[in-house]
This record gives sequence, C-alpha cells and structure tokens, in this order.
Amino acid sequence: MALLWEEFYDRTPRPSNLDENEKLLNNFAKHHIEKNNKIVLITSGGTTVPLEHNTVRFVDNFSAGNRGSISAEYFLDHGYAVIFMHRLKSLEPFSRHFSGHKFLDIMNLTMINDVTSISVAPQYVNKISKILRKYKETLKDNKLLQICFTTLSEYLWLLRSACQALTILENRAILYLAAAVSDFYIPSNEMALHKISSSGAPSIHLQLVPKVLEPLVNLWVSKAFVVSFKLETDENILISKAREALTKYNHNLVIANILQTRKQQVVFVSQENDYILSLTNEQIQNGEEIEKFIVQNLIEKHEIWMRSQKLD
Ligand code: 9Z3
Repeated sequence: MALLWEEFYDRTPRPSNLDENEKLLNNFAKHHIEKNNKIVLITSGGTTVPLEHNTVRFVDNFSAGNRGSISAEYFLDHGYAVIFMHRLKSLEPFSRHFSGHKFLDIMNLTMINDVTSISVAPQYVNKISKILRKYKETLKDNKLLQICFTTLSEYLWLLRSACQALTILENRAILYLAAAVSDFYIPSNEMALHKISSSGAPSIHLQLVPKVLEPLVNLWVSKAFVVSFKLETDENILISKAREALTKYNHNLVIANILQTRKQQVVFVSQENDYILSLTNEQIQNGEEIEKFIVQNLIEKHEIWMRSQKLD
C-alpha cells in the first residue's frame, strides 16, 4: 500500500535549498502576473531513488530531457514564461544544442604568430547566432527560471512548492509534467545509512510512491491547465493506461508515448477524444522536432479552455 501523500511529506526530510527555490518561484510568478503573462511549469528528466543515505547506488528513471528542454524553447517562442524544473545535468533549453562533443565541433582553433584564437566555425554561425539571440532575449525579459532536482523526494518537494507559487496565475498556468518519475522508492526511515555491503546478495524492498497528481489537481493548483505524460513500452496498453490516468485524476490532458517511438509520435488523450500527432518521414529528415507540434496544439487547447471559462 502506498502512503498517503500527506504522510510522505511528513516523513520525508525537506531539501535544504527548498526555501531558496521557493523565493525564486514566488518572485517569478509575481513578476509574470504583473506583466499579464502566462506561465508553463515544465518538469523534465528522470528522478533517482537512492538505496543508501550516503548514496553510492541509486535506481534511475529513463529520460534524457529532450522532451522538456525542446518544449521549453517552443513555449518561449509563443510568449509563455517558463519554469524549467529539471534533473541536474539533464538537457536544458538553449544549451541542449551544444551538448557533448557538438560543443567542441563548432569551434575553430587558430594560431597565428603564437597568438591563439578561438572562433565559431563559419558553417555554424547562422544557427548559433539564432539560438544565442533567443537566449539573450529570454534572459533580458526574465522569461526563464531553471530549478533542479536529482532525487525523487527533491522532485516531489519542489513540485509542490512550484504549484503553490503558481496558484496566483489561476488558469493562466500550464503544468507540463514530462519528467520520468519513479513509481517506487525506499522511505527515508528504511534506507541503509552507509553503502550496502556486497558480501552477500542484498534484499531491497521498494515501496509505492504516493500519486501526487491527485492533490496537485484538486488542491495545489486547482485552476491550472494540467498535462501529464504517460510512458509505456507496450503499445497494446498505452491508450488504456493514459485514459485510466485521465479518468482517475480528472485533469486536462494526457500525452501518451512509447519509449521507442517517442521522438516521432505521441497520442493526445483528452476527455473529448484521442488523436495521434506524428512527424512525416520528410519532417524527420528536415530535422523537425515533434515538440513544435505538441506545444502548438497545447497552446490552442489552453486558449480555448481559458475562453470557455470566461463564458461560465
Ligand atoms: C514522458 O513520457 C516523456 O515524454 C519521456 C521523454 C520521459 C519519454 P526524453 O526526456 O523522454 O525526451 O528522453 N514522461 C513521463 C514519464 C512518466 O514517468 N510518466 C508516468 C507514467 O507513465 C506518469 S507521471 O506512469
């Protein structure tokens, strides 16, 4: 049996940097409500579940952070302010274009008369200046707040605080829950203090994580537009699982995806209907990103939903 979500927060230590993050979140929300902007909270990357307090080993959830970081850039293009809540060292908006060796490949190194200079290789200048211009504009307009988590408990504490900061935006906030969150964990009081000995096969007992989507939708940000993601590896159960989540939590939308095809195809599952969004082979070859279409569709839905609430 999973703990009730209240019991989870009672029993799990509050991260030491949470007060600082709450200040950042509240200031960001206040700034954008004054500017009459909309905000999207994007969660991105996988959570870890430590096996020891002094953590040497942990269980991880799969997510590189592509979905979240790419989507953040498209939301910014559409004028939204973005809270990007991500796993430390997973992909981030803008810098994602330069991750790994790509960063080194774009640089040229020249040495003339013992003077070394570094420049951007000419074939990359257009692309990089576009990204850099958008990044600088985003900073100038204070449109992006980045906060990070590593463990499941850091994620759950931060998520609740971010939701609480967003309540003042009412229906102008979107929650875009793309992080891959562990379903299992070891409660703090059951976790080994030191590195588990390897002198024999350990017996590790994981508990179910309480489903926080329920308080999130009903209590923490009850007026926001909430979108969750459903990840499966078996196509046969994807839609039924997505619909089950939608019925259980009664939020606005579930975006369902299969691990192997997540970059080419997703299914939007809402109270009204299901529909597939996918890239054509030509779009894939042209380097189009499916997040562009996910975000376009979502923003249309958000607009219609906000308008319908005004009429009530
Ligand atoms: C997703 O399904 C994301 O689309 C991916 C993105 C994690 C597949 P990448 O970061 O991958 O681009 O590499 N996120 C939700 C995963 C999840 O844990 N969902 C839970 C579930 O399926 C519900 S919150 O039960």
